[in-house]
Amino acid sequence: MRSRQKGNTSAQELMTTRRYGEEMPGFAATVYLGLGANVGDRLANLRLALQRLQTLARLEEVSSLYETQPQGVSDQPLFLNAVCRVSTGLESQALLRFLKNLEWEIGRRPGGQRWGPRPIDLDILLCDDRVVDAPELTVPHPRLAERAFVLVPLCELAPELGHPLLGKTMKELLASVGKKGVKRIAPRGWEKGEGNEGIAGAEA
Ligand code: A4P
Ligand code: MG
Repeated sequence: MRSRQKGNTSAQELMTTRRYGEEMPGFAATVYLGLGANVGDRLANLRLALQRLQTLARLEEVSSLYETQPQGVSDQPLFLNAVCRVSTGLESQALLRFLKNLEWEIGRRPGGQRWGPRPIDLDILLCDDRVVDAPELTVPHPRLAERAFVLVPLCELAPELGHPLLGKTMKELLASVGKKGVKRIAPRGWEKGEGNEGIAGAEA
């Protein structure tokens, strides 16, 4: 068998690299993302985000779909929330830029009210067990441990996952917060559908 020299990347590897956004071939992080929407066609917005994500990340698992009471600012429409796990070679700041562009593409414009209504919100919740504390990016997400709308779907995918700073599992964090205000409205696979059949509470 012919051995390849270091740095001599095959065409196949290069395609895989481009497809999953790997800046360094062979290196990929496991990232949990939170998705939320409470303006416009919430379901279509979440589906579009998950579809577009796959241009730069491998989508590994998506939680059930939840309808949730708004937190932070209470006088606003109910949210749809979900969590997904992706594998990507994008470095975390590049992933954040990609997510911000995606939010723009789905109709979100900068300058909206903090914690206010939005057609889409894409948050980096966890990135392996890395800790990032930069002006524009904090990982783990700073409000992860307080929020049932994040912890309920996250626990579906990774109940035993440890929080790198708090030293508790997601299941333990959820037990402290409780599940109030979070209602499961569609089982796994909702992102693959086209209409809203069987999704109680989603747009008519
Ligand atoms: N930023 C820092 N760290 C991160 C991170 N890990 N992931 C910066 C994503 N962004 C991060 O975010 C403001 C800035 O945070 C970004 O420019 C980025 O540089 P934003 O999405 O533009 O604004 P925001 O979402 O209003 O602010 P924030 O503080 O991220 O709010 P949250 O914590 O995302 O809360 N209630 C329910 N039921 N469901 C929801 O989904 N969402 C919110 C927003 C409030 N209440 C909710 C929900
Ligand atoms: Mg946000």
